[in-house]
Amino acid sequence: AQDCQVSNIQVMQNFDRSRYTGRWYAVAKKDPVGLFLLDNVVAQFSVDESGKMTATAHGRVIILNNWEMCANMFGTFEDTPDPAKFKMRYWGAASYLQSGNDDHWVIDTDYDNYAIHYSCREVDLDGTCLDGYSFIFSRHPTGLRPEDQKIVTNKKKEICFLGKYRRVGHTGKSCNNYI
Ligand code: FEN
Repeated sequence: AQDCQVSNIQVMQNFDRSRYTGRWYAVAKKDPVGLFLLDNVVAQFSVDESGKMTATAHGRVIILNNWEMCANMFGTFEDTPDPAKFKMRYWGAASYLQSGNDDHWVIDTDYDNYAIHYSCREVDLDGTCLDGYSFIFSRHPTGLRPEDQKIVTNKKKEICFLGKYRRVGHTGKSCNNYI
């Protein structure tokens, strides 16, 4: 499971989107190339009447001249044959925020404590991920429970992002009102 081929990455079996709804605190992230969210990242997943998944994310960004802002991002998800793999269209509330279309894979979750998200934006010629990002989410703003840390470390290894994560602080100013 660790040949780092994007096409071989195992995702959550029988993913249940309704159990995934609600608030998730990012505790760690692996950044993509380019503009992204800095810290204080909180995501909120919903499922609408028709069963479609949507989400919002807030996070601190620092724009030109060290101006600190809270980015409000929106995402809509398109289903794929695999229930844990989605296409996510995302955009920001402010015009300076980049929008795009990314894969959105749920690698593993117990729904109540932790979740591992994965997105590869660019697959290299050898089948490994050249540019991707990932969030480790917790239901608890205080972080992962010790018993979940082992699982998360193993999954980071499986998706070949081990050692590429940074802790996501929730102590910044701009986005504190979401915690
Ligand atoms: C995810 C799950 C919940 C919904 C969404 C998610 C993804 C969010 C993404 C955010 C991208 C942010 C960008 C910020 C930006 C997976 C949490 C939607 C993909 C691109 C800057 C920074 C500095 C600057 C301008 C813009 O544009 N940041 O000068």
